[in-house]
Amino acid sequence: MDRSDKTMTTLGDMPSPRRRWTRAALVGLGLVLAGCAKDAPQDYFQPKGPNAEKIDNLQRPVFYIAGIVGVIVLGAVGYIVFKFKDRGQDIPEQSHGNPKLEIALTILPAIILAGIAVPTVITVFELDKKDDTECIINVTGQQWWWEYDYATGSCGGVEIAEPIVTSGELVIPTDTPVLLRITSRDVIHSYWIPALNGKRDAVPGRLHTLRMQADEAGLYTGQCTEFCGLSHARMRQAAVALEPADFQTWVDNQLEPYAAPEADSLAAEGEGTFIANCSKCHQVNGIANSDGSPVLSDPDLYVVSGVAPNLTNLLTRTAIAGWTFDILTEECRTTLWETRGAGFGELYLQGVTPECFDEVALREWLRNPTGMKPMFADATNLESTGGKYRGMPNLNLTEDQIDQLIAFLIERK
Ligand code: HEC
Ligand SMILES: [Cu+2]
Repeated sequence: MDRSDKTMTTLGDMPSPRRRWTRAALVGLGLVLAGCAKDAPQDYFQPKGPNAEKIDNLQRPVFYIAGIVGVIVLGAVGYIVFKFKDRGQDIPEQSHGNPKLEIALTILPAIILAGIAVPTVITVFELDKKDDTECIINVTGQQWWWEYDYATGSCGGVEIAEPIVTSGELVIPTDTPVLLRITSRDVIHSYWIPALNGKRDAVPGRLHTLRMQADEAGLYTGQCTEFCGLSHARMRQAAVALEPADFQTWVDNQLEPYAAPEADSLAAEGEGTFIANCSKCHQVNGIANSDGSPVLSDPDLYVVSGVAPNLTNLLTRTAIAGWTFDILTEECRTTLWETRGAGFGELYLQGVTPECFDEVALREWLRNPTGMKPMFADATNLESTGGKYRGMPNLNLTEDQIDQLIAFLIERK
């Protein structure tokens, strides 16, 4: 029996290799198609604004061309592997050099690459345009959340009279070219809302700009895409686009003066607990001591990167701590996700209503933040930061204090 016979018999005895291949191919195809699920919110094949569309117009043909080339190459390799498999045949005739083929294989890829390079460079310049900017928002990354700082002035025709500082949820007017000025307070992060534009790194000491524009009112999400420490996976972000009239209402709501909770209420106790335990890191605009003096936070003494989220109007946003933990019930979250265009503004501007408020994550956060978002791989590492924390430390609050704080935080609107 020669070698080729032996191979044939062995293959013939195996339990139908063809069926196994077919099965593997079907599973693979299933996985690929699962990636195309229609309601994948961070799918960059579904642009929802002009900047993301420009990227899509570029990456789609490139993806298809590369896909076709890839299939041809893989097919040819597969064909050759099986056709010329070692069956003990003689070594084929050896040759060297084939000028025609070599020239063709140099020119063809060069043409394809040039065809990709020209529109790529044009798109890069278009995405970098700034002269039509109608609104500027400062975005600062920090382990592990994003801060948004709205400068005073006009934003898409809406006048912002006093600075607004929020976290997690970027609120922008629809159909308005917004320019984000992105930086970081500690390590390198990267800002990405796939439906609205590509990524931009947030680098300490540098200011990078990124255009944002949404066609339709709605909620668009993303996440930090540069590894930034232990809780990188829990650093997410959302952009909320509101029609200009609704954006005006949002600005008005944010700038509404502070209203102290009713005396002797649970919320009033919460205000005291907040001043005693939280205000050294967190600002709530307008909050005052009993003698009327303003309570001002001093987070640079306690937090490595120097800032903690501004907690004014906490329940006008819908998720906390790097937009990772929901404070909306699942049902209300689904409704918010699924509403686009008309109707979204009204729904969003209600904030987290009592029916929609899910306190589980917030309560757990106050109970044990480091359990939800680890800060140090080695818990004794605090010495290396001069006693400062990277995120929010566990403050060992009692359940009573937590009840008071929640009553206080949800009353602020
Ligand atoms: C040592 C400083 C520090 C203290 C004290 C502190 N926090 Fe925090 N807190 C932080 C930091 C930093 C974050 C951001 C953490 C993150 O998202 O990774 C945070 C996040 C939060 C968030 C989420 C905010 C958002 O916009 O997502 C809430 C709510 C919160 N803290 C409430 C409190 C309350 C209530 C207290 C008082 C009991 C308190 N914190 C005390 C530093 C502090
Ligand atoms: Cu990050």
